[in-house]
Amino acid sequence: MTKRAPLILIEGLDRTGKTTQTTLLQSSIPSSHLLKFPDRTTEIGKLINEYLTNKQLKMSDQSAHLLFSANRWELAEHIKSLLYKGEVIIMDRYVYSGVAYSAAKEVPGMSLEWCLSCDKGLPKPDLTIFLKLREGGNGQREGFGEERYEVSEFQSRVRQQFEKFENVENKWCSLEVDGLSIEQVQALIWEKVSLLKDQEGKWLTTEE
Ligand code: DGP
Ligand code: NA
Ligand code: NA
Repeated sequence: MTKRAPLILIEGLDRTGKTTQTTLLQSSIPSSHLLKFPDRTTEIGKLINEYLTNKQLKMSDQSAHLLFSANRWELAEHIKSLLYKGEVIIMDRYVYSGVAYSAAKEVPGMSLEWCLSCDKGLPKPDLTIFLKLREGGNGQREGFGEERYEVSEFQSRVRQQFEKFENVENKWCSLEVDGLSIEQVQALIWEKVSLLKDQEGKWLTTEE
């Protein structure tokens, strides 16, 4: 089995600081890559963007879920090739968002297991950091409400779905970020990321 560099994922509800923190993290790790999901630039991504920004657009919940998953699969080979070259990948959302947002819709038949099943086989994160704000905390942040899922009641259900991973997934780390500055959150994240390095500061490799 070949070894690969770590895949570091930052997850959270909308407007919790993921983009800021993933950008900062990427700039502190030489020759690392930042990938953001959904990737709205691909053909599938453009459809997703339309779905998220145009609340009038009708699409079945199953189809929307499969589009988000397909968007991750579009990049699977690219992700693997970077990791096997030894380059660290940082991600802004990935499979857990996929499951949490779709399962939160509570549509019959769209169980957590159903939502997870189409992402089976994607490269797995070696560390998932979940940025956690107190209930409703993100609703007060700038820009909240612009897109389809940015409704407080729905966010609270998404949060419950994310919390299901807290005690079952090893490699999961929830960080309470209420009241913390950008620099303080950055330091907490760095502390966790450092655990992926050996004593000489080399990245621990994983096999998959
Ligand atoms: P962002 O660009 O990070 O703000 O994400 C866009 C929105 O899409 C956000 O509300 C979370 C949601 N989202 C991300 N991934 C998935 C997914 O796989 N499935 C569903 N249903 N929603 C997702
Ligand atoms: Na958003
Ligand atoms: Na974001």
